[in-house]
Amino acid sequence: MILIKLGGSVITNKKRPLSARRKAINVLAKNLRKIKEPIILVHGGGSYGHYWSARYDMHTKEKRYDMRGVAIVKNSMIQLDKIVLDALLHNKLNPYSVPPTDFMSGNRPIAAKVKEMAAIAKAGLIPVTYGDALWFGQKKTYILSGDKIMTHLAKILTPKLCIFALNEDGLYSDFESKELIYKIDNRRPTIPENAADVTGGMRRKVQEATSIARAGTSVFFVNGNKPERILEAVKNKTFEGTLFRGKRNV
Ligand code: IP8
Repeated sequence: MILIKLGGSVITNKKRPLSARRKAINVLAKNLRKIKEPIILVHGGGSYGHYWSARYDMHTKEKRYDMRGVAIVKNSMIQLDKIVLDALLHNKLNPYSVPPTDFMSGNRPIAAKVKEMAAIAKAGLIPVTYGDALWFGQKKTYILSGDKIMTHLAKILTPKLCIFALNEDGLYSDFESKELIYKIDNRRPTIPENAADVTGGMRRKVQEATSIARAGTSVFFVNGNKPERILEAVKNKTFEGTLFRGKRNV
């Protein structure tokens, strides 16, 4: 079992609200078809969910956000998910849409439902889920990121590996020279001080990747615009990107 997160910056144009990068999604779908083992896909919000959550000032913290914002973020994520699902179908893959409300209760994953996703993947379908605005309780809601979903799924399913397809080659030690950090050992508790681009979205990804690696599963950061690197990571070949080595894969 392999978990793959398609980053919002790969599948949408973050500079333009509500614009999907249909060509990139299509190329990704074509390449995913070459993976001959069960996969679960998670995708981010990019210029759909993130655009609206920023407009309505909604974050990952559980709060009483504007319900109009919740409704609009949710709707926009269904729109983006539909584009992803259509591209997968078009490329002869069999997606099985699983909105995160199916396996989350408040801010906790429902283990039985997550395990059901694995069974669905093993049966030849591709469960597809995504970051979203979710109900927490007592009129509070929150943004559940696709990165966090990766951690929830990885901890319950202990997959062979997790791949984050980014709009970058990996994690850079130096942003100017774009020198890549190739390996991050989970036994080293913190990200190197010199990691230049560990801010915002990347910081969260690194946190989730570290947490997944510590729980045992290796995590790869690869450039989603070069989907052959996803295949190389799956086949355990030399690849361009960053590896967070999990203890089960040492
Ligand atoms: O792009 C968040 O998912 P992410 C999606 O994985 C929303 O951070 C709704 C903002």
